[in-house]
Amino acid sequence: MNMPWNGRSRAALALATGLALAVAPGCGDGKTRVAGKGGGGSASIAELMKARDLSEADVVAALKTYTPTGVKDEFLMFASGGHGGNALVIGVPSMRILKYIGVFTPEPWQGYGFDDETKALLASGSPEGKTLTWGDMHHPALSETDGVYDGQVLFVNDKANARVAVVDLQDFTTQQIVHSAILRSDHGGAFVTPNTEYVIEGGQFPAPLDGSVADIEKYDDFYRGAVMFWKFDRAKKRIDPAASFAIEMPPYFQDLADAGKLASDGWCFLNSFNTERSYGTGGAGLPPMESGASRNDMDYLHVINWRQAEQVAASDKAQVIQGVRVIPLGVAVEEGLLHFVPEPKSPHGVDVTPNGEEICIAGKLSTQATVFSFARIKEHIDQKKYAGKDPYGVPILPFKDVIRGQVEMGLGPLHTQFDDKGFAYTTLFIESKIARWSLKDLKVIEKIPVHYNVGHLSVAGGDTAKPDGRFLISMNKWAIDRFADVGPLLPQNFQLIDIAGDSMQLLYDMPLPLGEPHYAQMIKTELIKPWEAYTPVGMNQLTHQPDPHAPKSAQEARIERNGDVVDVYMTLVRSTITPDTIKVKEGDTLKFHVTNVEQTRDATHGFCIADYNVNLSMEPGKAANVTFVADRPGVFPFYCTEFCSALHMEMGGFLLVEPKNENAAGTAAADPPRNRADAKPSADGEGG
Ligand code: CUK
Ligand code: CUA
Repeated sequence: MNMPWNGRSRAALALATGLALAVAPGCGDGKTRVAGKGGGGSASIAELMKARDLSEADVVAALKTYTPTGVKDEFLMFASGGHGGNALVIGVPSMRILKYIGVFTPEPWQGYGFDDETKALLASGSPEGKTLTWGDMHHPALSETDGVYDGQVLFVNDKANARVAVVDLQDFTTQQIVHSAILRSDHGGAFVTPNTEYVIEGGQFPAPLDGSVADIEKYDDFYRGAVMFWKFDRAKKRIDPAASFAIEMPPYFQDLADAGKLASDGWCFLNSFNTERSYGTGGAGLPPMESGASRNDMDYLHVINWRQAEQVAASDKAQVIQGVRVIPLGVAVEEGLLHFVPEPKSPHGVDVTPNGEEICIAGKLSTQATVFSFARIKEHIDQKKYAGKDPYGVPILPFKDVIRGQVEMGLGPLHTQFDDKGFAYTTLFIESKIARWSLKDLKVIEKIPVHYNVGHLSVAGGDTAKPDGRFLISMNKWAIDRFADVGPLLPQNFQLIDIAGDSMQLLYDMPLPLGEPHYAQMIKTELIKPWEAYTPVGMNQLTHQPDPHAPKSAQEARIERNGDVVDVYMTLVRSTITPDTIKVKEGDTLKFHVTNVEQTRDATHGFCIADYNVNLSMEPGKAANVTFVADRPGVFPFYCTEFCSALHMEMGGFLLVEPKNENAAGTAAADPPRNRADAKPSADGEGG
């Protein structure tokens, strides 16, 4: 029953890529199994295995992932949440989802995007006057010290809207969103330099950097690529836009990036495709983009000396374009910051080996991975041994002289990660397999089928200077026959693979009901040490400082009116909201300053108001502010949205908004109370 899929997808892919694929059927085991009868009540392992039709290998796999209650996972995986614009935290090997971190979109449970602070945060990365409500998150990047994850900060990009965000791992909340006005998209982010000096963000689609519109026929002259180097201020845990800079690039599609480390520290490697500068049909019979962009045999690996670029960016050789300091392409060439190395056509992943000595590039349309030697690249740059120049004057190094070798991989190699034993792992998108290969011999040792169409993979620490190895996650785009059917839109499939042994073993399929989670990084759990509560009471989630408006105890709770502005200083504690009756006039501006005055672990309260789209998550000690105009008269209950105690249901109160005009129709004041004589709002509400 699975042959049609194999046949169809291969043919479709072959058509889409223009490759004539020699189809080897049966790639992926394509075997659908229905779980046995549950085996509930069976006493022995043998009985259970029989009842559920499990093999010994199944049981071994189960034992490798099963995590008893109260036991924590050894690794935490930070995965992109794709279009949801959020990031996921997943325990490995149990594959339990621990958290969604709201980043580029509101996250209701966390109240993210509902209080004044996070509303402003979401707006800060959006075009003026418009708050974006989705993101295309691709690449999470954990902060690094000496090329190894340090567990402090997570960076993520939004490819569609060229945004980069900073998530503080002290409380797993988004702290900052930046947008570079010169970029229209950013596939090549987020990638960090070995001490998180910079967060690299490469654009994909070229456009005039000054934001103007140029005719598409003038593409070669007016369209430009760019790569941003966002300066990270570790003390402030913020990107410093004023200290950041960009380098102008030819109008190729700059793709993924990776920072050099150890031997190649100070350098950055950036793939490109569409060096043909195809812009599609242009309405004039030119080839469509995907074929126009695949005509040449080689594209260019961009080799950038970012340490030197940092100096040039600080000099008067840089220009300011739309508020961004930009090193013009001509200057980058003159100063020797930018060199090209030919790479087999339409490459995808660029991955620096743990020792920083080599760079692996896999080409979507090539069957090989190419391993470049940084020492040879450096030598050719130093001695100006060029093979030519591109149309924009960028020197090109001779391909054959700077590679160490090529590894015959299979169909559609995309991304590579490394383990602690000298193996590299490359995903084969078209073949639906992961290849394990030896960095020493450049030979494939083993391939394991995955289900199906794998994009990225994540090995624990697999892109750092010191990989942990142990586990590999295959991030599959298609799931086809893996799970119970849920309609035409299928889940993504994360497959957990044990890579500790001599042979790779598939352990677990995790359906992911959101797409498309391109990339993930896996860090040892013990390296992350988050806060247990916000301390002292009244801490603002965005400043991580005491909030100046926060009441610190119920005694400080109060309502203050100044003209038509009503400040409500409110505290939450099991199981009381103070004040619990708030009476205002239609048209008043309400400013709620809410504090959860508890410090008890996990004693989170929520605070919502009916019809006003007010919804806060108040973790212990946290303070938040929410401002809105009471533009609808009526009685609006508010309550705690977390079942926090036995009296949780009683944790609420009333907001009374009296109509401006006493005679307005359809309000409590105009209509006599129905049925109950005592239902009239009492006149002793505060602040009114
Ligand atoms: S990309 Cu998605 S599979 Cu954005 Cu890293 Cu390669
Ligand atoms: Cu607080 Cu429910």
